[in-house]
Order: sequence, then C-alpha cells, then structure tokens
Amino acid sequence: MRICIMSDTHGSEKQVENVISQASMGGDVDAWIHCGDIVEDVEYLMELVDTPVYAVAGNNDFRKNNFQDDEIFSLEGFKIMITHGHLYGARYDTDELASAAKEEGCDIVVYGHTHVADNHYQDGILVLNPGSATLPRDGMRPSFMILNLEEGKTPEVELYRFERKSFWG
Ligand SMILES: [Mn+2]
Repeated sequence: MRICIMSDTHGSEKQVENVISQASMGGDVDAWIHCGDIVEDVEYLMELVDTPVYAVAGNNDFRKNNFQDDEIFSLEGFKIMITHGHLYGARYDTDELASAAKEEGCDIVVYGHTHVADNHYQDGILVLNPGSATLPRDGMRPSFMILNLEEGKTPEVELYRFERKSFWG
C-alpha cells in the first residue's frame, strides 16, 4: 500500500492541497499520516481525502481537538508509531523515539517537529520524518514522503521536494 506522510504544514491549507495533488499524481494513496502542527490542517486533510488519515497533535497544537500525542496502528503487518517528536527530544536525536517504538513492539516510528527529513534504521526500527511541507529548516525545499508497504517486504521510502523554497511569503 502507498502511504503519504506529511508534517508541520503550520496552517497552510494550500500546502495540504499541494501535497495531496502531488502525492496522488504518482498513484492512489491508500492512507495518510500527518505528524502534527497543526491539527486544523489534519481536519482539512480529512475533508479532502476518502482514505484513512492517521495523525497526532504537535507542540503548536494548543487546541488538540481529539488528537493524541502518540498513535500506534498496524498496516500491511507493520506496527507503526506516530508522534510529533517534541516529547521525545527529537530536536537532539532519535534515541528516545527509537527506544519508545521498540518498547511498543513497533517496526516503524514516524515523527515531525524538526522540519528536517530523516530516513534511517536505528536499533532495527525504521525512523522516518517527512520534513515540513511548508517551512523547511534544512535549507532545502518543503517536502513530504511516500512510504510503500507490502507485507513481508522491506519498506520503500521516497522523499518528494517541492520546487519552491517556502510556501510562506
Ligand atoms: Mn513542532
């Protein structure tokens, strides 16, 4: 299945739309993940797509609505944990994220918050961050990820970057 991962859209509904259209160009999207900041964007995403949306609240989500700090679910036989990252020291490293995911018996942990894309294995856990779809901090362009999951196969990750540097200003 083809999963679109985005994070830190920070109130840019236009950019939520851009991610949906770019992600959908490459094929059907079977599920969506948004790692927080901000949950109103997630609610907008939910209005626009008809496949499942998995999402959490971020540190800028002062009104969390019904969103939790962490979510754990399984897709294609992979147990996935999603969280914004600020509660696990993601600004500094991914050690706490990987160990929390391991403790929960997860295969994959997805986070945001840093606005910097990340894709590496740590202690047997696939650690992913799609970067920010609106406000990148790595001197790169705004980004999102496509995660291809097929039961029993190694996950495939594609990072997509937009042409514009920023979608604010
Ligand atoms: Mn954040």
